[in-house]
Amino acid sequence: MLKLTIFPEGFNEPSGSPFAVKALCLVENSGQPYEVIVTPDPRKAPKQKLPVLEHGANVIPDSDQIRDYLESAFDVDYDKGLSDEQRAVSRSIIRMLEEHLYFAIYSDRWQDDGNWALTKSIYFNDMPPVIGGFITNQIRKGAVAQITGQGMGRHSPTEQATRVEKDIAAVETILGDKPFLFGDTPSGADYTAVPFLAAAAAFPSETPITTVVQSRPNLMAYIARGKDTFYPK
Ligand SMILES: N[C@@H](CCC(=O)N[C@@H](CS)C(=O)NCC(=O)O)C(=O)O
Repeated sequence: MLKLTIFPEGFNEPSGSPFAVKALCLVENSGQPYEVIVTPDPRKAPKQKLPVLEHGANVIPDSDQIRDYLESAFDVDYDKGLSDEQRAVSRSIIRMLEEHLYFAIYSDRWQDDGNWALTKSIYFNDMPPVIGGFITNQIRKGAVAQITGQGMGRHSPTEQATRVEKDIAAVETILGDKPFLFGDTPSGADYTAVPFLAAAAAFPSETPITTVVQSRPNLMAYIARGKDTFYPK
């Protein structure tokens, strides 16, 4: 039995982490039985990050490695039917959203002082007041260090939105009027694009990033279609 460890639900998604939602979609659509373990604490994970998949003695950290594992262990091909060129475009979309858009989402939730209060209430509302405040501030410090270290956090929220708007417009152009990025059925890139676009749109108050996604009805319909089609029910 596969065991997938993820962060708890949040921002109207089955996990507050879009990487975890991606992994959940990969596992759900692998055709294998699985169970989900939810934890708010990634410290015991091999790379101190979630998601992590376990299969017998195999422990697979990182959603990319989880995909590789599922594809080799169970003879799944999430890009079945795609040409070599489509597979290459798919890989580029995945990298762009996971390594660029992600940091703008991360910054929106964790770095902006105004947004932080809301994020804290979504992720940590069951912590005791005094000690909870200390722990959450430490976790936030680590998050902000990662976001500024990567570079996205050095841009203002408006500059960040201007950068990711071009990525999001590129995804919208590739989608065109198709139901999914490469045709009538979902493929690997959709398992990233839907959770990451949903995460970008989901912050409960309006931000420059939420506006970029929410102002595009075609993408909002795509997110809803993806959730209906390949999220666990
Ligand atoms: N490349 C990893 C990224 C996973 C990742 O960044 N997970 C974040 C949550 S979205 C995490 O576990 N953060 C915990 C931390 O940095 O302390 C993947 O694809 O799984």
